[in-house]
Amino acid sequence: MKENGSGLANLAGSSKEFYEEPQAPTAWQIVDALEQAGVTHVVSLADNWTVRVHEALALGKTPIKLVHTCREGENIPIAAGLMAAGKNPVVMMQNSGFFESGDSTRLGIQLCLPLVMLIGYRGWGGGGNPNVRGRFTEPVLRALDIPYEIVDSATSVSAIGRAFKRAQERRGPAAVLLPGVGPAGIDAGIRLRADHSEEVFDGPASLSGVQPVASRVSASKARMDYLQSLRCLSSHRTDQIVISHETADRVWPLVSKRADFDLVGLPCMSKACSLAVGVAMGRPDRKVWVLDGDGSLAMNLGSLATEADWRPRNLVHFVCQNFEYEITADQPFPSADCIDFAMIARGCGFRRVFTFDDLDELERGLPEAISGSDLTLVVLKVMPAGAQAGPYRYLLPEHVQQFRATLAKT
Ligand SMILES: Cc1ncc(C[n+]2csc(CCOP(=O)(O)OP(=O)(O)O)c2C)c(N)n1
Repeated sequence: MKENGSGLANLAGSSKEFYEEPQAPTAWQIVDALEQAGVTHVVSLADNWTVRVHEALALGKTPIKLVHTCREGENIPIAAGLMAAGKNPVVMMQNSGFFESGDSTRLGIQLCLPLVMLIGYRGWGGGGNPNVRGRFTEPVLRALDIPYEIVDSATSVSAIGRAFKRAQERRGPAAVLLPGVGPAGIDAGIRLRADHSEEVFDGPASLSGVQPVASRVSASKARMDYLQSLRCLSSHRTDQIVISHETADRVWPLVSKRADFDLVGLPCMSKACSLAVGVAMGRPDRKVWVLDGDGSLAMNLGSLATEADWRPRNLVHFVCQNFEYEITADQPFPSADCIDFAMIARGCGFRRVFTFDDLDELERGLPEAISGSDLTLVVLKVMPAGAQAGPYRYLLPEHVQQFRATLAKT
């Protein structure tokens, strides 16, 4: 275990991210440490760094309850409420989520919450990874005066117990950085279910095996083939600017015929639609499509209110609703099975809203959906792309410069 970053030198120049390395602590070792500390709830947003802890908690073999959220900014306030109610929660999130929840962290500090934060340390060691989240994780913790330890092996899991002691002593947050969580002998097929409508507070800790409540599930469970749906969009595209996100970043480039007007691979979950609003406002003469993820839109639901208020008439907001976080490891997110983006958009003031769950209907209906001259939401109910997905490419500064130059000429 390395304290306060002293171990980073070991990995200088390495792009190794330590996920599933044999020496990484297992999810059960982490859960055991949480049980020993008397933890009652883990308030968390799932991602591929901490997914195994999610899975372990979802098995119901621990009294600890998993409270999963749509946006990390929710985690600390929920934990603060649980603490006020006499419980003993921890929060868990990836380092991107730690950045996302900056003001909530400030709240934790200001309220002197003795809160342990488990933070997935994506990008640990830096190396060739163009994503800067690893580089800034420890400096940000230091700037916030939050003590931390890095748990990089089974033997260093004891840092979790120390974090509780430290949080109590200092009357403020203490962090545990997790560069990776190793296999836990968990059946890979087990995932927590999205439905927990009647059980957030009193139900069993396990969310797995809970069948979706019929009334909460969208009436239509029909889905389209992911690749075919985007192929259909591509065949109807003329000169629209296309901004893709998450799994669409891995599928759209396979079918796009105008890569010069594509912005692919924004490395900031849930913000592609906001980027699209900016592009649409900046170039009202050009049509802009954003191919959003459903988990991303659930995280940035307020963007629909912003879009409806500013109403960029040249923006078509597609949501590729595959009912999960596919790009990170197929985790469900809260209400993933039933969230009705069309209804939410209408409630925000969108006047043009379309939903497609059948390829023939998409082929027939898309021309109308994309030809209006008003802000439009198009929900595409799709199967996960799975093996159809191509490689992921990060959006780099040079891609943005290239796009800007190309756009300026038109
Ligand atoms: C603030 C933040 N929280 C969590 C993550 C980890 N993460 C990256 S993509 C993703 C899921 C994206 O799901 P969705 O938008 O539904 O896209 P899909 O891959 O299913 O198309 C998660 C949880 C992150 N990068 N940033």
